[in-house]
Amino acid sequence: MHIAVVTLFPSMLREALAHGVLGRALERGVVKVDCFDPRDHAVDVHRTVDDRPYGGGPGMVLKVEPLRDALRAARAASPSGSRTVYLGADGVRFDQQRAREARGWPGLILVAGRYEGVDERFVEREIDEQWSIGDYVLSGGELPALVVIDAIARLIPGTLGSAESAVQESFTDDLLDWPHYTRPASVDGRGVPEVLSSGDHAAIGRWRLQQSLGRTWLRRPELLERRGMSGEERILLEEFKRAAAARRMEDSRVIDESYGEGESNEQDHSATER
Ligand code: 4FV
Repeated sequence: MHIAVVTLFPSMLREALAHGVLGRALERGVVKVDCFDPRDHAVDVHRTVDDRPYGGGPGMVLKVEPLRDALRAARAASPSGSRTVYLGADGVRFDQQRAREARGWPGLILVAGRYEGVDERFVEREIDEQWSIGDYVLSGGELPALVVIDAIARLIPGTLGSAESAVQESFTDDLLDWPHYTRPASVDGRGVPEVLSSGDHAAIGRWRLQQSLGRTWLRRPELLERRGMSGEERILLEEFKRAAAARRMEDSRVIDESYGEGESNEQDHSATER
């Protein structure tokens, strides 16, 4: 997949992309990322890419011309049909579903803003979609661009080796991930769920699905609402809820008991104090 990024900080992108599975994917040409710097398209001697906002107020705004010319260079280097996405806090939320959709596009052009943002007339004329990675304000669109590139690249066959498969991880099935364990078998006296060393892969699969359903129910119930469940999944979740309730009972019994002991100690103390 070809991904172009319009950014004032190409080295920041290149540096961050040169590591781990992404770095290997770029080396192997599974994903190609090119950067286009608006400053290279600024025409004045100071290579100005920003200016003060009309209407006053703090900060600066990115000018249309250098941005537009950098975008045109990006388009010229991108497969036809590539979609152009601006990364800003006022965009629609980027998520796994959008990553899946974008993976199917011929190419993707990401525009990373800086300062207070970009001139609105650039967005109106040049941008297909606006994405946000979350409800917070960042200093630039470069980190969101890296998040988007990472999430999409993982879905492209060849990016992840067999070891790290994208097939089984969070949100793959719109569920949170199941808990992971590795050696040693015991840590501070805490073991590993028995089923995981049973060799019974059907049971392991069921346990992992149950854990994903349960954790999603506990932490992101809205995802479960949106996703829905099969009959078997409902049974697994009910079982999880009962086990969680039993654990809570047990925990509170232990606590009460320790308090009880405390009280008897209390009594003892008071006896002694009295
Ligand atoms: C952002 C976000 C974000 C806004 C002004 C860059 C900054 C500055 N992008 N998700 N949240 N962008 O805060 O994507 O130009």
